[in-house]
Amino acid sequence: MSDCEEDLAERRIKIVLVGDSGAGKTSIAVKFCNDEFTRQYTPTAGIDFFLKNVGLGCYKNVNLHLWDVGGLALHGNMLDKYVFGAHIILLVYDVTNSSSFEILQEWIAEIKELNNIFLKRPLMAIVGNKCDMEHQRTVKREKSLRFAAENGFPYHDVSARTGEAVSLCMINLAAQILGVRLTRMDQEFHRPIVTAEIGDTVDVSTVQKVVKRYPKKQNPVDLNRSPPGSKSSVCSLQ
Ligand SMILES: Nc1nc2c(ncn2[C@@H]2O[C@H](COP(=O)(O)OP(=O)(O)O)[C@@H](O)[C@H]2O)c(=O)[nH]1
Ligand SMILES: [Mg+2]
Repeated sequence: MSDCEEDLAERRIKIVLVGDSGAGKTSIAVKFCNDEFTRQYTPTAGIDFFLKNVGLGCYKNVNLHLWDVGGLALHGNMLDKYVFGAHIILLVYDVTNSSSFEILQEWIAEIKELNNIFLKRPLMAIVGNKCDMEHQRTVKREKSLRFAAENGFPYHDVSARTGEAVSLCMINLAAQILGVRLTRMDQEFHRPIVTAEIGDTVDVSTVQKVVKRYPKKQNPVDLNRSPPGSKSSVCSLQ
């Protein structure tokens, strides 16, 4: 039986988003799953879950499970539980915030330390978020591309605010995991119509204040429970 024939059954892909607080991990997940964006910043305590079903090539029912990890997990003791079984790990940084880029090095080092927990090495990708704020970019694109290439990771620039490349990034990486070659039509389907407002959406000083006030320790979560319905959303693109 070919891979595709057997695939009336569901496929499940675990995608973990990590990176600095304020980089836009939650916004990317919310944009991808709910097609929503808010300027308000609410730090993620521990972890949040999101779900989206998509059709990919001949696979008609692919469940993308997004694990949105709070930035403080870097120095916590739950990171191994969060990334366990991940197919894809997105290392998210904010293109207007250099320190969010520099800290990716630490995330990579922590995740590499956990290598023995992976049956199969996850696909890791660098994601430069907030590319709608090109005029405020502080991390040069060439620098991020070089960094990704040196680590052997794919690179994606996205904007959770406009939706630019958010779906394409997820879909391309998921397709790589499934060994599916996306057609031009698939690519077009996941390319959003980008509309931008005039003016900045985010008050950076608010983000910094919130990040500073955020408590040091986080509560562990019960990993045996399913992703909670209230926090997840299922959108079908078929
Ligand atoms: N302009 C712009 N702001 C964004 C974007 N993504 C997130 N933000 C803002 O950045 C702040 C932090 O986002 P959030 O998703 O909570 O970051 P997280 O801590 O990594 O989960 C929020 O105020 C968002 O509105 C983006 O693509 N463009
Ligand atoms: Mg968050």
